[in-house]
Amino acid sequence: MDAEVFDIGNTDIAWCPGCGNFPILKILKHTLAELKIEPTNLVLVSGIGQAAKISHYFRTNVFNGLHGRALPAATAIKAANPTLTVIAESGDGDMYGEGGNHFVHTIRRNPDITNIVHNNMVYGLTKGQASPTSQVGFKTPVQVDGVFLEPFNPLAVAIALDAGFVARAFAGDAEQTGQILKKAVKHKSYALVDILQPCISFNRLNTYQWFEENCYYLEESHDPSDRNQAFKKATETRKLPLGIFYINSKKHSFEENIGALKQDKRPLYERELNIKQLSVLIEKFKSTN
Ligand SMILES: Cc1ncc(C[n+]2csc(CCOP(=O)(O)OP(=O)(O)O)c2C)c(N)n1
Ligand code: SF4
Ligand SMILES: [Mg+2]
Repeated sequence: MDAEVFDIGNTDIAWCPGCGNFPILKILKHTLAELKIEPTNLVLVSGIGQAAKISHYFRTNVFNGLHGRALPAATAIKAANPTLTVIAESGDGDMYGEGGNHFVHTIRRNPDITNIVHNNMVYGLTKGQASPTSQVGFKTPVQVDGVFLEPFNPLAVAIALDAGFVARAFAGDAEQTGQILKKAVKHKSYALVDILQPCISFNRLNTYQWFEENCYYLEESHDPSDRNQAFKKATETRKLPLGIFYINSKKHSFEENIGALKQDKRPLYERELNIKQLSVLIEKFKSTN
């Protein structure tokens, strides 16, 4: 399958030339094409921000919702139709800040979705305020003396919550990022891929060069089934490890656990609406209230 099936044709892309969002868009299209996922069987769910605009630039089913709210919408879409491939994709601010509560509880629910986070360590769309992953000392027009809060560590949180699949990638490495995304999409429960991505306009600290110099790939000997080792690696901050930190394939997904899908595997749209049963339920509810 050709990655061009996901192209939307002639449109203005509102990202700055050189932005790390471009390679992520390209890598994802190629990954999905390699996996032979048809645009009709895919749903891309995003929130608000520069990264969240990715849903505008993809020819597929999309849901571009409220700030920080991509994950509950993605969970519901997957539960309503488990035959779909569902990707929830947004920025570090959207997923870890405004959507932080959903991030935690989606990992607990464990739906079979892929959660891709464009982590540029800044609020790009709103012109450069610190985000939850901004580094200590990062100066912005708001944090004039530099950020003094310790950055949020999404990988350590996800591993602590025993997420199904936890990885970190770099937008500047198409080959490795594609390999990681392929495994994440194939994984049969919640999968987090935090992609380090330069914002060339508002983050002059974490540049392409900075990521090249401050990241390294996990050693071949790293065992992703070893949760303690994965946690230890996730808490390394001197240099940032890249790769697949943790996989737990034993967990049942949300869709495997919910009663409505245990009794009947069909997506909701294929089922008959049982009006009679519904009216009995409503009448019963009325009489008890
Ligand atoms: C409820 C709400 N709060 C704040 C905003 C303003 N706002 C829009 S995007 C954004 C930050 C997005 O940052 P991030 O998710 O990191 O995306 P980026 O632009 O960096 O890709 C903020 C604070 C908003 N639109 N809605
Ligand atoms: S402001 Fe930053 S994140 Fe937004 S498009 Fe420009 S470079 Fe990319
Ligand atoms: Mg951001």
